[in-house]
Amino acid sequence: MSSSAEIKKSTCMGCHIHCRVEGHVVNGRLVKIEEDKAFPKAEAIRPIVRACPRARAFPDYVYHANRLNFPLKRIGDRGDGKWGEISWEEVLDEIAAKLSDIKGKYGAEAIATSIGTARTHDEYRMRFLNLLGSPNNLGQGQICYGPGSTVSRAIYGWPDFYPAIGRTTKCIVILGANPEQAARGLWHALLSAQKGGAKLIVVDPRYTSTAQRADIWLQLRPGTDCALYLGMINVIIKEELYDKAFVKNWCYGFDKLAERVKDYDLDKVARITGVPAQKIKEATGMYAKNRPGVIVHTMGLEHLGVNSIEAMHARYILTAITGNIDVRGGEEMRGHHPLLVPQYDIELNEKLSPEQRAKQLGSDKFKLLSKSGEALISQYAKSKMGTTHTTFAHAPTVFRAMLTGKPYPVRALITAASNPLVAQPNTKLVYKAIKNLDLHVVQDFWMTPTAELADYVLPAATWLERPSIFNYDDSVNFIYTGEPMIPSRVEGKYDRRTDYDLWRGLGIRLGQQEFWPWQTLEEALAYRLKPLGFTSIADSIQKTDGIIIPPKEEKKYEKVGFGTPTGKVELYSTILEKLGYDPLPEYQELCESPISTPELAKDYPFILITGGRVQPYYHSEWRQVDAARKKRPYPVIQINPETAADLGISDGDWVWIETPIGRIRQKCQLFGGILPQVVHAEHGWWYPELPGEEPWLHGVWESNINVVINDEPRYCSNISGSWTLRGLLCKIYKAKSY
Ligand SMILES: Nc1nc2c(c(=O)[nH]1)N[C@H]1C(S)=C(S)[C@@H](COP(=O)(O)OP(=O)(O)OC[C@H]3O[C@@H](n4cnc5c(=O)[nH]c(N)nc54)[C@H](O)[C@@H]3O)O[C@H]1N2
Ligand SMILES: Nc1nc2c(c(=O)[nH]1)N[C@H]1C(S)=C(S)[C@@H](COP(=O)(O)OP(=O)(O)OC[C@H]3O[C@@H](n4cnc5c(=O)[nH]c(N)nc54)[C@H](O)[C@@H]3O)O[C@H]1N2
Ligand code: SF4
Ligand SMILES: [Mo]
Repeated sequence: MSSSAEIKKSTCMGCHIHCRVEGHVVNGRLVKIEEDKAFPKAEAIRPIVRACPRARAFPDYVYHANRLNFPLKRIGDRGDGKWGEISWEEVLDEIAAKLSDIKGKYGAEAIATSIGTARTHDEYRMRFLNLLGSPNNLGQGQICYGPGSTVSRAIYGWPDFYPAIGRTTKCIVILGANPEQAARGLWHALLSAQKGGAKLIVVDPRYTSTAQRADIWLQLRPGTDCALYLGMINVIIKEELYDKAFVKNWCYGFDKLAERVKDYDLDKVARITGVPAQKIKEATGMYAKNRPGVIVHTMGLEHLGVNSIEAMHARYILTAITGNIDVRGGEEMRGHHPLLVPQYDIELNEKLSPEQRAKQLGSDKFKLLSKSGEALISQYAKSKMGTTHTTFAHAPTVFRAMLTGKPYPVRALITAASNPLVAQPNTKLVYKAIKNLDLHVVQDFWMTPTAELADYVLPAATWLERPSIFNYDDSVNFIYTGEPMIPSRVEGKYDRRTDYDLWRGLGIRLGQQEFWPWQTLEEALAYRLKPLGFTSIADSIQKTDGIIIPPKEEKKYEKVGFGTPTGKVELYSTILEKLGYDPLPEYQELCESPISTPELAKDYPFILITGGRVQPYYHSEWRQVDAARKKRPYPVIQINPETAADLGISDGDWVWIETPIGRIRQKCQLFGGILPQVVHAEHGWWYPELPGEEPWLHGVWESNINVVINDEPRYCSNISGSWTLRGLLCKIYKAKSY
């Protein structure tokens, strides 16, 4: 069969690893996905398609009977589940007319969009919004790689480092990440480095499949990362384990840092974190003495609400003072490719007037990850980075504005490539806010709980049905290009369109014609490739297999410096200082904890961490695909066996998880790798098989953990607005089985 297969090359959008893939297409039908054999063997993070259950299941996904095929318009009330088909031309005309009315009545800022996690060409969404005049794109930026990349841009002037795990890597430190489940390409790189002798340290409250491979596992109390890392910095300074030359030549504020971390002696840090002092000392020595080392941080830090930025800042200081920056086998500064037209330029950020920019919801209070913070950072930064990654309206503030009209009304939402009813905290608030809108449009592949609350639902083309350019939102200098594997339109069967078609379609109806010269996504992408000498996506694939990786350079900072006001790595951040924040990291207790809220802890005695990634799911996706659902039919809450025994809960029981704002249920898994006072619940759960109309909304109230997550401003970092998804308090008790 495969001998007659046509081979199409692209970049898998199934998760953040973004493997290079080849699709095998037989008689116009995608039959399987495999690694792209042209991928250079020397690259550390290689495609692992064969070992990835989602990659194998993509044909089932793309041809699934539940896919949306034609645009739909609601008949009856919002949430009634009654729909009629409508053409693309009509639907775009109707939506544009309504947007125009809303803009006329309330201003462009009354129109918001909701974005998910890096799934499509969202630079065109930003172009549409900037030209429209709205600063209100809400999404996951404050909690998904936004804190990390923004702190790194603020103190280094470069976006997130690329973990160049390779043969020379001597130590890998995994902070609040579980690549075995969440980032399998990285996991495979880690395993081969381990075979070559690299040490592994894991910081996680759970004994995850990644922690099980560690030389040292630090099981900390959730939310105490910042204290731990400040304690490690203290040891490194006291024992003079830091890179003296790098600190002297390239770091700003070392003395002030040394003064700050004196407060974090290991006995105190052990009391805060629950990790024995000796173990912290051992881990610190292992990291500082085995260079080059790589730190990988992810959601364990980003989801810490009030302490997320501080934890991240301390984490980057660890990299800097050990001199692990931009060395082979350490953490590489890549920046975007100098010839590719960057996403940033496509976004036309300069078209948004200063007055409109200042209206971005949340930016007056949470400055770092907003358009005002970005304006300051980008004056110095060495690398452009798309605002799709770093400046977001503050979702909890926008949903409140939809509901209350304060500080000003938000009346329309375009939800594209996101599922806020499941992914955003405080589902009841999101629900009420959306119900109160004048216009809600959703573009997706499926009828999600969020889509059930739309006025118009538009069928989207998947990555398999469209061309692509991928460069991690301008944060890396390699470029992947991809061609459609199968068509997005088949006469009489379906007419799915790209997100580009949506933004352009609305843009040209709203007076933006001159800025949309490219009729199709294909043409728009060709424009970005032109300076590289390619005439089209197909041309780039023919000449390079769609993989453009410039030669690696080490220690680029020796030539160009760091992109900060002082030109050095700002351990003491003058950007944070200018924005009115503490320039150095300081630990604070989470907004809810047995220590910060002992009264609440009497009724809600357990620390709830959420959202640990599980194969085969990707957030709220894949629940309708049998191959995935059979592997993991139910949502799982992990409970320590001692705790479960005390509460009369057995393995497999349904358990209520309750906080002051609501309750949901998940199935108990007895798990000795979690502390008795901590429980872990999965995120992303809805049941596509349950009815779509209200009150069911595909079971969005049943097992979706965000129903119980509070997102009030005091639960958010005052620097970035990051909300707390890990480390709130809850109670648990046995539910009736059903
Ligand atoms: N409690 C808790 N909540 C969490 C987390 C947690 O750990 N705990 N994790 C958070 C994190 S880190 C993230 S990133 C978010 C994820 O938040 P989201 O990205 O909003 O995640 P999904 O719920 O999967 O919604 C994505 C939707 O977009 C659709 N989609 C995918 N690709 C495309 C495309 O190309 N075009 C269009 N139009 N649609 C597309 C999918 O079908 C799906 O319905 O969730 C966050 N929520
Ligand atoms: N299969 C699958 N893969 C995915 C995704 C998915 O939905 N499914 N989502 C993708 C996205 S958008 C993201 S952002 C990444 C996330 O990728 P990761 O962050 O690597 O994955 P998680 O499992 O969310 O979180 C990592 C660990 O944080 C730990 N943790 C919880 N609280 C704390 C704490 O207070 N401190 C520390 N140090 N650790 C803590 C959890 O126990 C968990 O094991 O995964 C990506 N990959
Ligand atoms: S790990 Fe799997 S889902 Fe993620 S990009 Fe690679 S093939 Fe796709
Ligand atoms: Mo994420």
